[in-house]
Amino acid sequence: MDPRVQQFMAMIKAKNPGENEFHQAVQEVAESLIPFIEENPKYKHAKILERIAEPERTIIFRVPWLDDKGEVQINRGFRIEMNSAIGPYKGGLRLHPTVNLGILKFLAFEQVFKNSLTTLPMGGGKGGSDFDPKGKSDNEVMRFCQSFMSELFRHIGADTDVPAGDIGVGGREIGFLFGQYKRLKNEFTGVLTGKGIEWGGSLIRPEATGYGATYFAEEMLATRGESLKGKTVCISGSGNVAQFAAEKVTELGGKVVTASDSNGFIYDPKGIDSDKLNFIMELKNVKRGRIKEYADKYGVEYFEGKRPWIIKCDIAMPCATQNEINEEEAKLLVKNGCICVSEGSNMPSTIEAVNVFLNAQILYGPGKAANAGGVATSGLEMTQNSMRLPWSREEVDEKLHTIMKNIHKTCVKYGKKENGFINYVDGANIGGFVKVANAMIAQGVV
Ligand code: NDP
Ligand code: 2IT
Repeated sequence: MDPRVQQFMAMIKAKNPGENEFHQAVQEVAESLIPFIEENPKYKHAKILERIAEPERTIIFRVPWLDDKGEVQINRGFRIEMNSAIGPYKGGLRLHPTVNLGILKFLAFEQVFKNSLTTLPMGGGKGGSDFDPKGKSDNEVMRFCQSFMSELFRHIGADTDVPAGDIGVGGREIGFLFGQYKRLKNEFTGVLTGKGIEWGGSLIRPEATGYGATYFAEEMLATRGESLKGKTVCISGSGNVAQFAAEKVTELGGKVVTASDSNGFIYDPKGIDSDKLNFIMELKNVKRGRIKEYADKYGVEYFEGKRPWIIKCDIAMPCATQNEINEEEAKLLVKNGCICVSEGSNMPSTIEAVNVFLNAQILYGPGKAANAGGVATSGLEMTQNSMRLPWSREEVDEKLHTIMKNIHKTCVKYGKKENGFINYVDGANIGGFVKVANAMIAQGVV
């Protein structure tokens, strides 16, 4: 490791002990930025890297709620307000039993760069709770969301901090959260994105992350004269991002052969067509069942406790969670002929896996660039809320597509190496950094 990165990381680790995912996210960015900052000393003198790695504000709170048996349950709620240099804090809420401070800090940190890349005026934030929605009734989820918002509401606002969905938070949860916010503040504002279409939501927001990651893959492939047509694609996850990545890949002529959840994955060599995808959507969004049921219904193979990366593919789209591709799996993907990785999830590849992709010089689109379509469309929802005018499906999709193309251009601008190889990691980190860093300098030492 570059000794300057090592020294910086020693400081980060001492200040944020035990927050492994946060260390990982900061290290990946520091490896791109430290050489860039050496060449641009104004950022060094203003200590931008040190400041950007320290949240502006961290809120941690108790979330008590009553379960269906009348028993008191206690969860922990968080909101990390990471950076507001270019706009209100913006980023999702995650409900998952693994949620802790380090995971939310990594997500908030990534969000700062991602939101800057979208070209829209949004700062970075992230929040959530260790609440596990699995096996909970709708009423329990509602009572949890109401309790969570009963504290969060005093810290957020349409011009202050605008949360949205992430793992475990979709339309149902955003509805409960919005209802409680409105009740407490007596205000109907765009304080959350991912809202229902009848009450201030944007068309295409549910589709946006998966569509965007697919558009980003198309842009990367085009640099090598390739496209999705006829390609075999492995997707992980079967939630919001995975579903709409699968939809768009199929529409553009690719064949999606895997889907997964935290128990295992299914392999459908004939491809998950639109009927089968509808089955997954109903299974996951309505019945809230397990992906194994797909294998039972369609008579395909199910791999218990395994991840899809052992299946031969041209393109991999991780769309489940962080650190879901390790070094060995990355090597196997490359060995099996994978030419492109477009990350729908946040930080799905370990640092070692990223290095495998970069050394093999395949097309590797890191999450902060490839999955930015979700938050970008949240930004478009904010715009529509401010104007009090909704856009059509076509208008929003076109804007999303243009934004993904522009993010790709930014990555090429900052990530193209002398031999022509595009290092999208450097491209996204430096491209996302510059605007935020300049804004921080302009606003003084705050
Ligand atoms: P969902 O809750 O809709 O789906 C999550 C999927 O990932 C489920 O299939 C889930 O399986 C699986 N999963 C979650 N945790 C794990 C785990 N620890 N191990 C294995 N599988 C797991 O979430 P989203 O689709 O919204 O989010 C997926 C990823 O995309 C996350 O990394 C998120 O941060 C990222 N992202 C989401 C955006 C959005 O707009 N929603 C925007 C940008 C990025 P199971 O049902 O078993 O838990
Ligand atoms: O990781 C992400 O970018 C999201 N979960 C979406 C955030 C948002 O505010 O739409």
